[in-house]
Amino acid sequence: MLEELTLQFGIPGAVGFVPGVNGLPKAMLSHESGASAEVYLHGAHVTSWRVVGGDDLFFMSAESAYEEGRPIRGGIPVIFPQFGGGPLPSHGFARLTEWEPTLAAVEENGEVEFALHLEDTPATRHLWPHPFRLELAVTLTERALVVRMTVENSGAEPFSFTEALHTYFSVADARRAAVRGLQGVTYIDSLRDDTREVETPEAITFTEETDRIYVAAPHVVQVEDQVRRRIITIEKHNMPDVVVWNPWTAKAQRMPDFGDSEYLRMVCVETGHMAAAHTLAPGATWQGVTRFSVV
Ligand code: TA6
Repeated sequence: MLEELTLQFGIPGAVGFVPGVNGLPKAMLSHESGASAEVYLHGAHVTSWRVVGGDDLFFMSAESAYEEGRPIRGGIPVIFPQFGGGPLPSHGFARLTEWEPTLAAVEENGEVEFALHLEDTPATRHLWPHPFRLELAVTLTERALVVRMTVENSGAEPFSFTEALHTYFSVADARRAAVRGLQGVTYIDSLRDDTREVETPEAITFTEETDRIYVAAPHVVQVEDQVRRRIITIEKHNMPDVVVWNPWTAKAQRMPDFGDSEYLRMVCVETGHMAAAHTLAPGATWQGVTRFSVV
């Protein structure tokens, strides 16, 4: 399989394919600046992003599963067609399924692009009775990673979905991390019966389990790692909401694919349609983009 992938999509020095954990195929993206990223075909799951001279900007759990039917824990889980709990598996089936590459390219400006797609199958239609086409495009530049998600309603009936890029950021110590840009925004507190509150402090800091959906959030949010003196900027387009999540101690212990103390090394800041579903008419397409950058 890796040979076929390399023949069809490999670009020397820019896009290669290697066996990941448990032999799951993984694309390795390399930018001329020395920046790099990694994408598993399982779930179209980005599991690493580095800029030259830096360590990984995404968190990956040492306890993550890498197997059919289970999500990879960390990086950027692709959430579709259901965010959170409900009639489908938690956070939907897109992150549980093998995607197929559709494009690999190096642009004139040196940016490296890699895209994958997922279409409905008998298994997905059994869970969710709608034809669809999903694409994820990852673009690597010197100091940024741009992720574009496209959903097409290829059926004859409208459908509604929620979606997210459920990104896990690496921090040296969550007790010395902050999320900025959400002051004054209304959030749904998933830990307090979905009550709605308004974010008052300028920065969100972490001292306990935190799980909030910020509704119609500003387009720019920042994650600050005060230990590493690093700020990651998140710019979102057509992805209205933001989730801020840290499991803290008790939930971390309840998660089988997450180390008990790993909550100290990550902060999730997620972008998408989580507060309300998006509806697509037959033949219509939705596209959302999130750009991660670090100075
Ligand atoms: O995005 C926050 C959240 O919905 C939390 O409630 C927590 O469940 C987290 O996602 C992880 O969910 P998962 O299904 O990946 O264990």
